[in-house]
Amino acid sequence: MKKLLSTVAVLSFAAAAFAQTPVVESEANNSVGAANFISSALYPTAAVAIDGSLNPGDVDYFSFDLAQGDRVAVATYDFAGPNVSNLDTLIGVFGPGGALFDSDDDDNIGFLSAYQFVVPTSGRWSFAVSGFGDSDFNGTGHTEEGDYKFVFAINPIPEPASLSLLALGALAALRRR
Ligand SMILES: [Ca+2]
Ligand SMILES: [Ca+2]
Ligand SMILES: [Ca+2]
Ligand SMILES: [Ca+2]
Repeated sequence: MKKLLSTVAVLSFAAAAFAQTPVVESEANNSVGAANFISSALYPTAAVAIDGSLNPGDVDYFSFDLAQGDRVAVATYDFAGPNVSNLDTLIGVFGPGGALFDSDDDDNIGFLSAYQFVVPTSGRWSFAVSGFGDSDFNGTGHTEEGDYKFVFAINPIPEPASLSLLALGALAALRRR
């Protein structure tokens, strides 16, 4: 399930998301109950990038209304420097009941995180972005500090031909920053 979509596909969604005005996190968003709710109006192209930052003690939650059967891909990116990343993020996935459903540490570039799944239950799902060491996603236990982008994409139907072009565009965007 985790490898439903390739890293290349995630990159293409990132390219789509970067084309829009980014959404910026709003603190305090340190629990499922305090998550920043991202309405579908914020992702008319089926992808959105959220600008956030982490400090030791901080964790950031973003929530989305998802329907059973939706295909969702999320990933963290770090554009603080010319190269890939110094940030070691974790992504936590929380179901509508607020319980931890799954998590990812390093499935994106470097120590960044990526996760893909088919939504098993309709409702308000939350994604937590934290640092390595905070495996219970309450903000404590990590020392990561820096800016990131959290990219969310839903129900992508990439065409094989355009997929590689989008991925190249995403890579170009990464290099520019
Ligand atoms: Ca934050
Ligand atoms: Ca926070
Ligand atoms: Ca990581
Ligand atoms: Ca913790």
